[in-house]
Amino acid sequence: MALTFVFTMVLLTSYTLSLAEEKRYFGKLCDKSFINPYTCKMMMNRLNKLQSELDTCRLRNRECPNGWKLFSDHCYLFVYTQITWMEARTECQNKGGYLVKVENGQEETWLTSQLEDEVWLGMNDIQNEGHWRWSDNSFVSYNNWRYGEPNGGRGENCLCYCKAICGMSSFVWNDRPCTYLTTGYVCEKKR
Ligand SMILES: [Ca+2]
Ligand SMILES: [Ca+2]
Ligand SMILES: [Ca+2]
Repeated sequence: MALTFVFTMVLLTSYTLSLAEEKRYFGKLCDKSFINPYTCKMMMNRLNKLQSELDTCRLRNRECPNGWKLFSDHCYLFVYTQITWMEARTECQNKGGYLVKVENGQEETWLTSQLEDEVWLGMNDIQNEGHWRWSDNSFVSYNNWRYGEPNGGRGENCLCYCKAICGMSSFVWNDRPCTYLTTGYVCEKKR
């Protein structure tokens, strides 16, 4: 009789509690031996599995911060303002991201479809002329240089998109002096 009462209470309560509360509730009942150890173990395993599935689901559905756009599990912020490459890099770091890193054709196609003006990208050859690296010092495995670029030698060490200035109808890569006031930048971060 007493056991039936406990189970009825457990069932009724479990409909109104959050998962975390439910775990605590069952934990207490188990600690006090109101429920047999085997059932406790089964219940706790089930709740832990549900919790883990819920966490995965929340992580998958996590959205980008306000103002950022989502593409392939990464968030991008487009900012149009006159700015040097170093300033743009710092701005992105302050926002918890990094100056955009274009790693393949899909990312490039999406990015350029969103662009409204010429912007800085994270690549540079500041450390070692001609040896281009992304801001996190990773190697460059993909590129979209305009023909004839990079052409600036020691005078142009930062990467930006160019279009009209380069006489092009689509955005391509161009090396530019890092102190040049380009019309914007794009930050990227993992979702
Ligand atoms: Ca990227
Ligand atoms: Ca250079
Ligand atoms: Ca150039």
